[in-house]
Amino acid sequence: MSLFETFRKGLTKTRDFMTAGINRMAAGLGIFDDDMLDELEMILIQADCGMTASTEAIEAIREHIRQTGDASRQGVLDFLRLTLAGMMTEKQLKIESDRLTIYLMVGVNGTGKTTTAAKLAQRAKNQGFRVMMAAADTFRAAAIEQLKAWGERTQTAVIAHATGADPAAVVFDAIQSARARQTDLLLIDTAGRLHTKRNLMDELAKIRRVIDREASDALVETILVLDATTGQNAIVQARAFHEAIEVTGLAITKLDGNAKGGVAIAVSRETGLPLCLAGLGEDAQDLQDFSRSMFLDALLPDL
Ligand SMILES: Nc1nc2c(ncn2[C@@H]2O[C@H](COP(=O)(O)OP(=O)(O)O)[C@@H](O)[C@H]2O)c(=O)[nH]1
Ligand SMILES: [Mg+2]
Repeated sequence: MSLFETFRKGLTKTRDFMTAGINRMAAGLGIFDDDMLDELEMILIQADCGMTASTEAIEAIREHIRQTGDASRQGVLDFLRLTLAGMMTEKQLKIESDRLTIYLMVGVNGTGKTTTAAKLAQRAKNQGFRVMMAAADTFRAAAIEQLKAWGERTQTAVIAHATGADPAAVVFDAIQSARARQTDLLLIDTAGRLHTKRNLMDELAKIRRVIDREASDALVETILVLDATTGQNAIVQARAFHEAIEVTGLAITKLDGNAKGGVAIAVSRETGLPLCLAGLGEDAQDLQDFSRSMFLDALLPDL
């Protein structure tokens, strides 16, 4: 399957929702009138593109129509695509070949941190890199077991301590091991429990300090993992994590899960953070570098 086909297949639910709505609207006349633009705005909001992004996009389209007189289906959809693309930033994650690269996976419980770490491990191994994972979610025994299971499945070494251990100590150990084994990529899986948000953020800050001290030469990416099915709450999570520990990239998971894929647009528009990864399923290979153009092509109807 080509890269675009994976996006398209993963985003089927959001795509079907958007396409059905838009096709219904502009089918008869082949042009967009005022009411249809209101309806288009509703479709964007319902696909979770966010109030700000949706309103802005429709206003831009109205202005475009005023200036060009072009309200054709093709003209409007082209301009919509362009406007939405302008609201999103993307960044491709790198693995350095001459120094350690560390991806610190953060996010609330259940968003897909562990799964995404495993997917990244699989991908990096396929590319010939030496990979290691660190079980810094020490809160639940099951979390450590889950990462170990992924380690076996992807044949990746996992550094783990006992349940309840200090996550920062796990990270310290993992960095030493990574150096000893000349690892290229160290993936750090963290906890996401929100029972006391303060504690979680303090714990992450402590991990970050250990990384800065023990691996000051490393390329470090702090990847916030967001579950697309949680809708607009993803924006709240992004703001909170970014404020506490400078996030450098976003992974949007479960884009295959429901018709709310538009949240990728909302989060990038609201936080200015770059989209790095798209989770499009539960298997190790269901991960893609986020591509704005493929995402929008997969979401919007073919012309
Ligand atoms: N459909 C789908 N499910 C996913 C995706 N990423 C993760 N999951 C599932 O979401 C659940 C929670 O994932 P997990 O990695 O344990 O989340 P964590 O608590 O953040 O570590 C698991 O059942 C995963 O299989 C994805 O991209 N698509
Ligand atoms: Mg986990």
